[in-house]
Amino acid sequence: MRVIRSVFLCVAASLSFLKAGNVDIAWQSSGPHLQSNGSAMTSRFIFEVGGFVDGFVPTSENTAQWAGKWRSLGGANFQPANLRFQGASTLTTNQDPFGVSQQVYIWGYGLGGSSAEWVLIRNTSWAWPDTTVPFTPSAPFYTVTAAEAGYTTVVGHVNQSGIVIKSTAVSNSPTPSVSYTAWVVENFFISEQSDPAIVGQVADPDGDGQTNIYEYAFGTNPKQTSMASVPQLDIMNVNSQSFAQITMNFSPRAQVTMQLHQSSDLQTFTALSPAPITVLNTQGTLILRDSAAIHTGSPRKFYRMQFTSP
Ligand SMILES: [Ca+2]
Repeated sequence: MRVIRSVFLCVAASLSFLKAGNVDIAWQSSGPHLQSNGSAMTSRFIFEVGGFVDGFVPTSENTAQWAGKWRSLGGANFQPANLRFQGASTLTTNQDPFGVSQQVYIWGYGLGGSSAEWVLIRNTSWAWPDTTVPFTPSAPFYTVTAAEAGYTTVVGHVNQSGIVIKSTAVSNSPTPSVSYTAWVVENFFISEQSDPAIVGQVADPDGDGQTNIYEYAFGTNPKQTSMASVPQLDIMNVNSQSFAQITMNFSPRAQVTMQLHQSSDLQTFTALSPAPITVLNTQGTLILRDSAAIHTGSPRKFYRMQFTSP
């Protein structure tokens, strides 16, 4: 159906400009970004462009309700090397909260010390365009830079003491989550989204050995080769015994469950039994420890992660 619809829109556009249907939107920042403790934001910091449904007005007092009312149009990881986030998203509907002239927000969130780090930004010049009217002369461009004014932050700060964006610690409030399907829309062109060899959960279009479901789970770019998210395997000494321990840094956006499997020959895998001990599970960091000790003469053991996404 997607293909048929695309063809129809293409033909319609060539005949007249009565119905555009989609508006491409670019959004980004530029300049120094800090967390509340003064340290630089990392690549695990995520920014989303979107809005709040049902007329919800976010305040610093109702942060626990934000994720439930938030609808994201797209997300992008912060790029520490370039001091910016950069997103490109397509607006296909004017349904709430993307109604014509409704407020556009950029919500950044990441992992701080013991709490999450958030910043929510709006600008008086940011409003959703009408998707039925061709946008001229170019795509709307929502930017956060030191050169512009009109920003208001609900939490966090913009353009303060030479820092373009600075987050604030927020506790006891969930962050947004993104379904696998929505993640595909964010990361792949419309022409790619119907090809399971490109967007399937076990596809690996960038050839880095990490399947799409893995890239989704760990928040990496499925089109950019990277080993940044490879889990860490350590041998821990507990009560004079040695145990294998695995540290994983999940994307706080991913909706996945993960099961550890074991194998002695890399051929046959079974669920790790007895179940591993959860050492830590907070803010996207999961540390699991094998409850079976390693001892002299232990057979080789390999671990494999299996992800399931709704
Ligand atoms: Ca990959």
